[in-house]
Amino acid sequence: MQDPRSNTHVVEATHAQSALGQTHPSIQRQIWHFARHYLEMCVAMCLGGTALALLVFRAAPAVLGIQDLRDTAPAAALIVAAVLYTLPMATWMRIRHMAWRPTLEMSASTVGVAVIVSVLYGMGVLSLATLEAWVAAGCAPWCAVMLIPMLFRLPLYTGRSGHHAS
Ligand SMILES: [Cu+2]
Repeated sequence: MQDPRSNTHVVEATHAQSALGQTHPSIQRQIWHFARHYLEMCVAMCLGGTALALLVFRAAPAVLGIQDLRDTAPAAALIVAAVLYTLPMATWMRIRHMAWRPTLEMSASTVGVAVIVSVLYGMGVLSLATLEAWVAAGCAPWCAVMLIPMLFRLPLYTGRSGHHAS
């Protein structure tokens, strides 16, 4: 049997301790933490995603003797591309001991933007040229979209909440 109140006090004490400084990095360190984390995820996206995109859009169709999805169904290709660029990024986040929730939030952001752009194209709001520009841009749009969930979780990505084990 445990007094729930004593439990609360323990939690409060732990928070106060971390707020007192030992895990409160300087602004420069926070900016560096944010930038480094962002660049790591961008590199994972651009290297891993580009390799996967080549495989799925070029190598596999060549082997199977089918057409490039980007030519036959560019709206679907954009969503597939977003998934392919997101997978290595999400894998990297897990390798870096990020929790599932921010990992899935970020994955949902990139794939979500791809779905929105594809739907807008389907509705005739965006032209084929715009859609093709998104597809041709490779990892760039997804790297940019990652900033949105990052800004919503600044304490996590600046290292203030101390999510990293190391
Ligand atoms: Cu990420």
